[in-house]
Amino acid sequence: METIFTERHNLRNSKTELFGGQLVQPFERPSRAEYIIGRVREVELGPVSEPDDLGMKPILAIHDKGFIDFLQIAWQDWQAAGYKGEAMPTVWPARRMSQRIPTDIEGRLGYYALACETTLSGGTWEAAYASAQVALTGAQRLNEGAKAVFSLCRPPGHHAAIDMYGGYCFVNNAAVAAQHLLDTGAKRVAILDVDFHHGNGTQDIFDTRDDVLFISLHGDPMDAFPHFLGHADEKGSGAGVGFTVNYPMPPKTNFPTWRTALIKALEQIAKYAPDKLIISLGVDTFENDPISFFKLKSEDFATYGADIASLNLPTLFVMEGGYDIAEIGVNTVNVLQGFEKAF
Ligand code: 5XA
Ligand code: ZN
Repeated sequence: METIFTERHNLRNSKTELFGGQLVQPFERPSRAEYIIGRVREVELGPVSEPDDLGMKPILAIHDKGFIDFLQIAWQDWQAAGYKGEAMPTVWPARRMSQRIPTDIEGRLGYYALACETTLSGGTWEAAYASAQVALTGAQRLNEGAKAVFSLCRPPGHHAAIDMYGGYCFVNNAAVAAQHLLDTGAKRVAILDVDFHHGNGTQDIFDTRDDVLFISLHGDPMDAFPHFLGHADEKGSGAGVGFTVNYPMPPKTNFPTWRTALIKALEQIAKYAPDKLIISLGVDTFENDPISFFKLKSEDFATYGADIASLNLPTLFVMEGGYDIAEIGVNTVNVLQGFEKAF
């Protein structure tokens, strides 16, 4: 399996995350991608290629232009305002408040952020742009006939909504890739999100649409980030009713329970009969993940990779979360190898 990867992910190297009331080193850090690419090379998964540059158009096919303009200029504006730390919001347009976009950078951060743990710093936009190109290049490879491709995206994307960033995400890489596939010939695309966290951004983007089936397996939002989306009764709206499916699961969920949900999701995908499949691949379902609460073991990742292969669909794996850095490479590549052996 080919991997698409760029060292430009290193441009996203924020020093602070607000966690438990303290500023700590971010869990989402450059070494994550280095461990994954190290494992890809160690097991000789396949060629590793640089992404092509497909430009801004596919990003703007998903995201609001004002939001993307904001991401490009926010760090500069924050510094120009004289702040010393990394940029984070402190105020939001909460219930019954105005949704007008403020001029001041503090107000704009609150308008466009869905969470404040994710600070903005120099290079963030450049890395997010490159990460989207990694996903787009993977989609292109499927168009060229590849059976499966691994887009080693960093920063991740599934929390990024049409006009919101947070949860370490800025541009929704999986959504941008899905739209690109639709714009280049696919009639239907399915996105299966197996990250521990609900893919609120992807759900938001495709909520009203029937040309993308979005299914997510995740920690119950009553107990886990992003807390405000991902309930089982959210099924899409308008033309999209029935094309959003959520499987929230409680703390300590083990692999047999998780796999039961996966098998149901795979049956729903098979019934939808998409032209292409995108996996939002987060390995923070691992038992030792520092910020999550599922109990999957390293060998389980290979088992479910093989389960996904049973769909026999052209498949793009898009990297999302996973924070047990020592094991992130093994767990991620186990999914890919499990898939390849069974495909
Ligand atoms: O998939 N999303 C993540 O791994 C990020 C969660 C951020 C929690 N503050
Ligand atoms: Zn996650």
